[in-house]
Amino acid sequence: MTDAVQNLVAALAAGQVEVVDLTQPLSEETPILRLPEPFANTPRFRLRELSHYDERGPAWYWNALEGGEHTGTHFDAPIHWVTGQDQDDVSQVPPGRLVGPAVVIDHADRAAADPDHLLRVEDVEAFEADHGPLPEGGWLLYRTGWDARAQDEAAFLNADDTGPHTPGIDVACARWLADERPILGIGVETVGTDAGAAHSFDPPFPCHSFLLGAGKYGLTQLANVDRLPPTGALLIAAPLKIVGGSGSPTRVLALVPR
Ligand code: 23J
Ligand code: MN
Repeated sequence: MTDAVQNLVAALAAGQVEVVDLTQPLSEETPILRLPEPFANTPRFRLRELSHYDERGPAWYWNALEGGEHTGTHFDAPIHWVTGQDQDDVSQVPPGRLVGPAVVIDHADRAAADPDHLLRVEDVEAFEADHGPLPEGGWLLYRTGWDARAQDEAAFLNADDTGPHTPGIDVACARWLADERPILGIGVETVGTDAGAAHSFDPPFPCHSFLLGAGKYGLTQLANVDRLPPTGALLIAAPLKIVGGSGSPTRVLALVPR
C-alpha cells in the first residue's frame, strides 16, 4: 500500500507498464469545429513568434500562443454548457478527477460503415455484460476509428450540405450515461463529444447537455485509443488551469499494463 507508487515506478522501468499518448498534435493544421451561422466560431491554434535567437531575444526562442479553449485534444468542463453553468470551470476540476481508469468501447467497424453511427444504451449494456460495469470515477472512451482522419480536416469534419456527419452517442444513451452511470465523463476521437448531426437532436448536443449538466466531463479528438485494452488502462488528463475557462487543450496519457 505505502509502496504503490514505488511499484508503479518499478513497473514503468521494467516495461510492464507502457505510457500511451492519447493526444493529437496541436498546430495551425489541427481541425477545429465549424458551427453554422449565426454562432461564433473558435479561432485556429497559432504560434506567434516573439524571438528566435535574434535581435528580439538573442539567446532565446519563444512564442505567444493563440487559439480557442476547445481546440484539438481538449477537455470540456461542466461550465461549458448552459446546463452546467453553476458548476466547475476548468481550473476548479478537482485534481483527483483528472486521474482515473478508462474503458474502451470499439465501434470503429460500425462507424466505417455509417459515419452517422450512434452508440446506444444496449451497446453499453452489452459491453458491461462482457467486461463488467463502467468504472466509478473513470472514463468511457468511445473508439470510432475517426482518429485516422485527424490530419485531414475535410475528412475529419466530413460535412456536406446537410451538415457534418461524424459518429456519436444517441440522446437516450447520453442521458443514461449522465444520470445512471458513475463515470467521470466520455472521451471521443471526433471534434466534439456529440455526433455531427447532434445539432438537430432533441435536445441539441445531448452529450454536452446531459453530461456537463451532471457535472461530468468531455475529452475530444483523442489519438491512439486503439492501443488501449477494453479495461485496465489508467488515464491522466491534464487541462491547463485556466481561471474561468470552459475547457482547455489537454495532454492525455494512458498507463497500460503490458
Ligand atoms: C460549442 C457548441 C457546440 C459544440 C461544441 C462547442 C463542441 O463540440 C465543443 O468542443 O465543446 S458540439
Ligand atoms: Mn469542447
